[in-house]
Amino acid sequence: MKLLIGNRNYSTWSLRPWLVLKHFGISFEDEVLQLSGDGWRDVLAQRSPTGKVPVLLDGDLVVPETIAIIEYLADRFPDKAIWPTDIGQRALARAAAAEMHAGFTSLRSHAPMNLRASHPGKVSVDSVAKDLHRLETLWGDLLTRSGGPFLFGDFTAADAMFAPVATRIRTYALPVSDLAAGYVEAIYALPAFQDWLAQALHEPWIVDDDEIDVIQGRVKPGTLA
Ligand SMILES: N[C@@H](CCC(=O)N[C@@H](CS)C(=O)NCC(=O)O)C(=O)O
Repeated sequence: MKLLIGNRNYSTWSLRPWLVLKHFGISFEDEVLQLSGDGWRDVLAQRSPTGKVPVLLDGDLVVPETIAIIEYLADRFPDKAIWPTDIGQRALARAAAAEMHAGFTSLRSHAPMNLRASHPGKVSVDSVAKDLHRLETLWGDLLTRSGGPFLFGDFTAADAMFAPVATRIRTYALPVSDLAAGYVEAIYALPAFQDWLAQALHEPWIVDDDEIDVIQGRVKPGTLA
């Protein structure tokens, strides 16, 4: 089984199924397809039916789309509690994952994931306030109900879906409650996340479209080292 992923530093969608594979001890390889540089879109178009990553390859099967990959893994490895085992909790976990996939658009556009960076104060809190408010409610309800450290107690696919949000909170020092800050810490403490992070920190590539100084016009594209 192989997962095609984008740059670890920036690729939020790649991080999610990778964390599921790694955390649940599923044997797999990964291959990075860069999200910048000459011809990168052509390479993606050749390797991915959607022209996007992640893509899971399992024998002849080629599965794009993060949620579909996670659901496939849950079907393929039913003994691993990738989703909560309780049917009601599982429904809530899938609802949270679906909300993440379809929503939180302000956070996603104004605060791109950039694991090696630290940019406190560079994202206007007003621009992401509505999303932060919704996060506090959602995470707060689930963490209070489960007792933590993850949304449904143990780590599940729902946490994998929110891991990139945790990194945005840290990178841009977005203001959150102690409960939410504790959840961010729990994501960072996860060995699978630490593994991804360590590899991300060694990547040399810059993707200007995901660099806040370029997006906000402080730095010219192509000049970041
Ligand atoms: N709906 C897709 C989104 C995947 C996606 O947008 N991936 C980004 C990298 S994080 C990508 O491949 N971007 C390349 C492009 O948009 O051309 C999923 O859930 O997997």
